Amino acid sequence: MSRVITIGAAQLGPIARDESRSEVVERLVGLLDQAARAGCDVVAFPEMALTTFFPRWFTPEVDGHDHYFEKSMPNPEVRPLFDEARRLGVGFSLGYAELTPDGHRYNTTILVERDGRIVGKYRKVHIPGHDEDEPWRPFQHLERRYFEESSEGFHVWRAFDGLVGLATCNDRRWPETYREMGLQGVELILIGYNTPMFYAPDPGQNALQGFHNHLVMQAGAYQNGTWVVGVAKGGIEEGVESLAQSAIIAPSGQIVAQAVTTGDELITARADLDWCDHYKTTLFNFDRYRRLDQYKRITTQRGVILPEAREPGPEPA
Ligand code: ING
Repeated sequence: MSRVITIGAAQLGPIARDESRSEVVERLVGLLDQAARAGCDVVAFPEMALTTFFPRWFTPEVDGHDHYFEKSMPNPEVRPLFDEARRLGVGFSLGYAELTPDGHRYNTTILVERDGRIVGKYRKVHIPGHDEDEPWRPFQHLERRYFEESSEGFHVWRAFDGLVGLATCNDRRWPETYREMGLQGVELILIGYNTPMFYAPDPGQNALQGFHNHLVMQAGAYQNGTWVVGVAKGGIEEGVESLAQSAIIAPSGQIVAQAVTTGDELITARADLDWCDHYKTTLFNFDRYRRLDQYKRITTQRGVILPEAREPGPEPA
């Protein structure tokens, strides 16, 4: 019996700096209702889906943005989303800023099954940007100031009749992210992102943001035989233009659904999880074809080590 599920990606437009949690949750519930009417089993919401992307502003104290963090999950403001999901029998992933009771800050995503239970929690591993104020930038990207790098790794959970994994934004640019979950048999990876169109370290990349976004997720899907959902918080958020172009990608690497606006928009696709085996049992049969003895650098070396410079010697005979 094939395992066909209906996946939703609930793209969000901008969330204003002073937009309340309950105003945002109302938008999320509206998208969830749309998803239920479209027959979705699971809906992916973006990274930091409850607040504006606050790392764009510097605060002298690291706790200066703590009002944007969730101290518990669920909590009274978010509870309506959990209640509606359980009533509708639709699961979801949700990204938010997490402040733990012992004072750690993570860029976190949870996976909630159709009965409203939290079945997975992922804390972002690859934290981009910088940790001190850099006034030369038109806006900051201070994720490394406000979030710790998680050392809890990438997990895959049994959910929605398959094997489901989570990743967040910058994680999607690193092939290791997908392979770590591919080696756990992942069949569906849900990835939320907040990606400014303007990349201060190299503005030449600005025009390629959409291309790079799909490139890395399509490659990750194909090379690991998994469905991938990329869901944006897009549009012009507090003056910063952010990439939308949410997409649902099949194990073949093909985009099967894509957002056409930069606002709140639900896209859906029927996903046969058994399609993953077309790649997992052939081209990307890891157990048969991977050469662990040839990949030492990947887990033992962090940065580049250049080959020795060769002294000009006698011409080879
Ligand atoms: N955002 C970015 C990402 O990797 C970034 C980092 C910023 C990339 C600006 C390009 C331009 O998509 C997050 N939140 O990781």
